Amino acid sequence: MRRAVCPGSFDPLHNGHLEIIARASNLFDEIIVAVSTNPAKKYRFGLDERLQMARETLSALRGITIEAMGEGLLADFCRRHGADAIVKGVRTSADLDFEVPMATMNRHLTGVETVFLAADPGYAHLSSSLLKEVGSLGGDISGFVPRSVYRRMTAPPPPRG
Ligand code: COD
Repeated sequence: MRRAVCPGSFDPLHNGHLEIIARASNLFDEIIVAVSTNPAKKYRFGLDERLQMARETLSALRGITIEAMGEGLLADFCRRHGADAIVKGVRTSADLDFEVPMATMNRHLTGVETVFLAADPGYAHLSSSLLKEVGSLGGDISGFVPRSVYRRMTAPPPPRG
């Protein structure tokens, strides 16, 4: 049984993430989508909401589970969960420059390998931050995020006071 972890902030999950997770699930028997929390980072969506959006979108798919990664090392999360590999999507050479040192460090820490999948050209322009910016300025992002994410991103803010 080959198990891999697809990690990310997923703030929010978008179709580029989904495409990589789907392709990873063709390569491995089990995929754990690990939703990270970095205390130094300011998120648009809290951990519970990011987990909920991932569950609403992915949990009907066989072989995919969604878990909170916690605040520790990804390499330790992989060891605790018996994962053979980490799967990451790469959009550009800048992504690769950023990811390769982390892959080397993760292999040094626990022996876990990282598998890089080239982003599909139809999604390679997507990032969570770009989608948050375009969405907040009224641009149409409906084609780039799953329905449960779109609903949350376009919900009116709760009334003040
Ligand atoms: N197409 C394809 N893949 C994409 C796209 C796209 N359009 N956009 C993003 N991706 C992929 C990337 O592989 C990315 O890694 C992953 O999806 C998740 O993306 P994000 O933006 O949600 O996640 P990040 O980059 O904020 O997540 C970073 C991690 C949580 C993976 C990283 O910070 C981490 O490993 N943290 C744990 C702490 C740790 O172990 N640190 C030491 C590392 S050596």
